[in-house]
Amino acid sequence: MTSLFDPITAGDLYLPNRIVMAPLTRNRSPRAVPTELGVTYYTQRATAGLLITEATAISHQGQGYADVPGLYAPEQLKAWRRITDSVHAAGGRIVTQLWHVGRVSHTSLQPGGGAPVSASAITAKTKTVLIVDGVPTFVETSAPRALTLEEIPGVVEDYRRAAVAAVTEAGFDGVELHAANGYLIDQFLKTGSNQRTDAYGGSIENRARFLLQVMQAVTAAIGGGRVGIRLSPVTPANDVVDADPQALFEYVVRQLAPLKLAYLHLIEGATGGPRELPDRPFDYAALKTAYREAGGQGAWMVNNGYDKALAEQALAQGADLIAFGKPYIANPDLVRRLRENAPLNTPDRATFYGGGAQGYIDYPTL
Ligand code: 8OZ
Repeated sequence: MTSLFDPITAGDLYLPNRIVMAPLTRNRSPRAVPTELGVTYYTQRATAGLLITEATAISHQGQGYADVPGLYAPEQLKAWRRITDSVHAAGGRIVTQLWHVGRVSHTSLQPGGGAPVSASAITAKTKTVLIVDGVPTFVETSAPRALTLEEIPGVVEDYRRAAVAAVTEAGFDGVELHAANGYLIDQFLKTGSNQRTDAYGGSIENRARFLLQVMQAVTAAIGGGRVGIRLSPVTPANDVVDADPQALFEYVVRQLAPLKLAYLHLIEGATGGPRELPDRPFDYAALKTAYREAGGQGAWMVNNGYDKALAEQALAQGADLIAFGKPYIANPDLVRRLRENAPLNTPDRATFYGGGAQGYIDYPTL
């Protein structure tokens, strides 16, 4: 039987165990540049089979929160290089999560104070975080405008450029496309946020077009074996909903199969919340079958509320990798603790978002 501590090859990535650090937004990168605290934070966690960075903006337009990092300015890439060099020196592997928030933003974070962009001009009933007079403050997201047909290739190019910069200048082992949690790609995918009447709206094929164009551009540029993708078929995060998620996501994964990806990363249920949603049922086993039947060989990574017992159960049922979020905030040596069945530190919610070293790099190891 496969154990959490068995190695696996995911595309071009050789991973010494099945334990992945999930992407975790921590809002500790002033002016979108990671700091030396970030070097310590990621290096402390380098025994993970794979580290996935916090969501990282591919462009200024892709920014939606205070103090989240970017991948589009030279000083950002240099700062990430410090982190990847240090993680590699500690024996780890690290990919970055490519992020465009779409409508989950605020005019004050956008180039020229403009409206955020989305598939359609539909405001998300959700909040973002700004720093107001030095204090992190929740505010309503701003009304977005729909991207024009002419603009879409430029956004695809932003993803491609960020992916190339990530693996060249910033030294990452690969990238994960953030196609989950109600951000730009998810806004295109789902009926609740996409009312377009052009080639990017209406049918499943049309709503998936933007995601697939981005994935084609990124995999053509850096090779599919260094690329993963994160999907959240039924999460209510950031006010997204789809009329028929099972059909939509089975189509998406069948189309992803030929790209020879490193992995598919599935958030099961509500992000950071319940794994089962009575009003949003979803069959993840059928999704995996659809991917495998289409020839997809990427590793199958699952996420949301896993502990050791549930992770072992998932491996027994055919998952390849388990992404741990909150446990990784509080347990830099999570691999060792799981191996030794040691108690886990409890994460402190008050220091999840924003702040400094406290609650970031000061959780004790065994
Ligand atoms: C928490 C706070 C802000 C952003 C996501 C990138 O949900 C996020 C995020 C999470 O994917």
